[in-house]
Amino acid sequence: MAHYYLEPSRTFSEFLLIPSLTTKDCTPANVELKTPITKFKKGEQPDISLNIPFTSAVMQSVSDNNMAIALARCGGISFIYGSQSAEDQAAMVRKVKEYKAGFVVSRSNLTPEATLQDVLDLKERNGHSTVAITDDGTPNGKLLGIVTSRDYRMSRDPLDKRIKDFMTPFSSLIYGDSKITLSEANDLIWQHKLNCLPIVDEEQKLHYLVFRKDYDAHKGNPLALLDANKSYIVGAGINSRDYEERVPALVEAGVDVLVIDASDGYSEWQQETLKYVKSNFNVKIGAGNVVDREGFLYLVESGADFVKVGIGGGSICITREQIGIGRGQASALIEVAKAREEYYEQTGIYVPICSDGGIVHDYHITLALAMGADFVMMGRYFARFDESPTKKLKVGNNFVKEFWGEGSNRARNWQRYDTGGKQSLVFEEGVDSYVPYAGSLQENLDKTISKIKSTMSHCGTKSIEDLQNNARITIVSATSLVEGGAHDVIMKESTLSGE
Ligand code: RVP
Repeated sequence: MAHYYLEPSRTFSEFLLIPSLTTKDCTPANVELKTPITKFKKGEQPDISLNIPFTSAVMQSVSDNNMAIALARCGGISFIYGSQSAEDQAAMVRKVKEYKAGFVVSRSNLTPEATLQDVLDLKERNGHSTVAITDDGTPNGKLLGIVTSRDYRMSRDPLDKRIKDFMTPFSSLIYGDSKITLSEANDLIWQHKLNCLPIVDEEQKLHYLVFRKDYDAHKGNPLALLDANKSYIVGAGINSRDYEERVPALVEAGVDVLVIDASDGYSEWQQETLKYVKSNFNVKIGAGNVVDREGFLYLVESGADFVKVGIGGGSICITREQIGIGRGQASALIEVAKAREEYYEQTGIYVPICSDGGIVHDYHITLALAMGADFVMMGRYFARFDESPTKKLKVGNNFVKEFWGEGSNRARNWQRYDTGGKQSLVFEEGVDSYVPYAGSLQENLDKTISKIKSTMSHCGTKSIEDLQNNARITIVSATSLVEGGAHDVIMKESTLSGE
């Protein structure tokens, strides 16, 4: 006879947090969101922690190198999507690892033979007023000079004037050598009252430009997640089919942490993948997704450094409708968190868990943490921002961004759904959609984080561990859900934010 779970499976909106005593020192400013991402022994520190409990989903429409840089700058990690060639994915990882915060590759470049008209055209096209003049007009050619708007007078200079006749030549430039640190570059910028400092090597080849404004922006990110070499930390998704080709390429590119990305991770395929990675590489790897105790323990015993929880709750996911598997996200998380506690008591090893998918309101994140998640993974949330890889479009009077599931015909990520058989996407488990455009990641993240800290302060808790141990959570009835929003009034205008 089949096994029945007699309790219905529940999702986040069916729960609320009950406030506990807020002591005077438990202000939002004193709430700390640092959280482990990889397993560790009792009394020791994890090898990798997040400064904010956010990761971006392993999806074409969410996590590329741009998103990875933007999120690491704020303290989280992106898992760069795996539904592309191993080579392309490794190139994205490499771009993140090679990105030097505050050092930018010059985006406007011309040769000395070009004209003032070319400078003006370039400025019109990309909005930059600093143009690097290199021997071959490329960003890494030999630097011969710089042109800014201080070098020409629109009212006097003819448009066909050659750049070599009005640029500031290399001999008059202040520049930094390629080993300079960001703070040394900043000292030169201040000392010489510059807006931009070129960085060149011993052959005078241009490597980067450092702008005064970028340094200020960098200083404004004290939570940035950096490795020992001051490069941003980055993750990547892999599958349990082509890992022997993909993992070496990613490790070579410098990836910090991998995750096996599958809709249902309770499989021998995942065990094999974990064993392969653990016996061949010294890289951290998470696995999933699971929704119960057995799935969690299976992956942990197979070597997973963290486990991802959630089947069918993603905003673009139709797995539950298509094949009838899944579980309400809150119920899944509660059961897995309990299994994790027992495992910790028995072995002294703490395995972080990630709640993946189904976050609709910001408070759902706090609920997920209170229910035992150490961090969350989100797709829809991040897809709305400037930094996501997809197109911003105007539909009717609103700006939207495109957002499609990995199981949609558009992504065709059959490896994520395959349980052995035909090597192609046989039916869709995801949709192609739009999400409302919401602006920049940093701005939205700041708002979300201040809400999480506020909730935690109401709960009288100053850390995620404290919240996990002491939160008081209640189920809400379907009727009381109504009183949670504005009700029995005539709304003047929508006061809902973009969350
Ligand atoms: P959400 O944050 O609700 O948008 O959910 C994102 C999650 O949905 C992903 O991290 C992944 O687990 C899942 N996903 C991605 N594609 C699909 C699909 O096509 N069904 N599901």
